[in-house]
Amino acid sequence: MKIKDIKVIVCSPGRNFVTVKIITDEGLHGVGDGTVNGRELAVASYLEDHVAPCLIGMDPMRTEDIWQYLYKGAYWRRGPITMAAIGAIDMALWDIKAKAANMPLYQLLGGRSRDKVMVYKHVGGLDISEVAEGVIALREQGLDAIRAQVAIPGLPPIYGTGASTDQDALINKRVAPHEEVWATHKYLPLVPKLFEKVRDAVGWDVHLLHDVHHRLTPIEAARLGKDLEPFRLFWLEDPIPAELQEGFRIIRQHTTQPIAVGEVFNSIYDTHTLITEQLIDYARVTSVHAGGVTGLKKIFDLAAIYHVRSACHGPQDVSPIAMGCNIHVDVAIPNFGIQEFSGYTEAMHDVFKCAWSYDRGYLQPGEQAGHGVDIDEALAAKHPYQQAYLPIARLQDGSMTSW
Ligand code: EZ4
Ligand code: CO
Repeated sequence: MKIKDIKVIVCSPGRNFVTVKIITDEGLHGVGDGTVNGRELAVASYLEDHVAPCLIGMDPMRTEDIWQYLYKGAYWRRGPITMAAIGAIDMALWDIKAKAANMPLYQLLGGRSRDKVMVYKHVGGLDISEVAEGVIALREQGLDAIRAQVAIPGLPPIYGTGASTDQDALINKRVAPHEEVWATHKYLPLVPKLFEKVRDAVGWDVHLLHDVHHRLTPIEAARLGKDLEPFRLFWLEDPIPAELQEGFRIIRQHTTQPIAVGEVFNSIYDTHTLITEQLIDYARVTSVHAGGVTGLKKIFDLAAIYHVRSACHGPQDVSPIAMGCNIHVDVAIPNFGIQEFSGYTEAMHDVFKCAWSYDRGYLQPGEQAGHGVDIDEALAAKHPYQQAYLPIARLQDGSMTSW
């Protein structure tokens, strides 16, 4: 079998997605996701201009070798754009391999290790009682795990706290990103109050999660972790910017609060210190941003040795294709933790036909051969790319800060 053609498709059925389609000389094809929220066209060019021409004529069954060819062969290693491009190709190749074997992808990853994949969904609100109501509503919809975020009184709603910011890329269709305001001293005392109220509302038989979105310093995160201990959170996510992996040692010294990190990571080297020093409990890498199924498997296999569990990033900016690949990995690996899942709109499901399915807090990969997701190219063409950015964050004095 040979790779005959590679197409790069950018579409926007509500938000932008970059899709790769690999077609073989035997008629089989596979698709992969290369979406990087706010930087989509960079990945599209990387794939179209620099990757696709090199792969024509290659044997698509050589999944690992092609991964290494793109990783080592580019000389310039790692980084979100490179790894998303590799991820897109890798997903499409695994799709082809599993279709050729006439098996769902998870069978090629070792088969099922569990019956179903637990997900968490998000609740945000402008005040604590609105969040508590949202958590109760999701509980009634069957969710066993829920992420809760609240707006800070006196500041405009920020990411994850109101309808106006939840669908960030959708809303922020403008030439420059929307700007948010951040104040740590207002936030730190608020979060324990939020979880006190939420525990009162829904009790203890539910997993509660919180995303700090890289906004604290290590010692501030340690303080927050200690303050949250009475409420037994499933995890505290991205407490600090993670480029400095050593920062997590400080958090770990002070609190038993489980920590989740890694939605912006793109290689095993980003997670290496965190995993081998057991500084985190959950690795948030996802197929599209961490080099596809091959990249994810390398990271989660390392994590398994060090008691670290998986928790693939899964907002809407991870396309339904990458979500499908995540679910196949989730169901197969021994050290699965949880899967983030925001769900997709009807327009997105029209463009991306999925064999995976969601029901009352749990996902199933489906039994279709391959990873089970395909793109309707004619429909995708009706939703052209729209320039969109994630927000940026400033402190109250106007200086830039992490988010
Ligand atoms: O802000 O995916 O846990 N999930 C998140 C996400 C990220 C966006 C960035 O593209 O933090 O919603
Ligand atoms: Co997050």
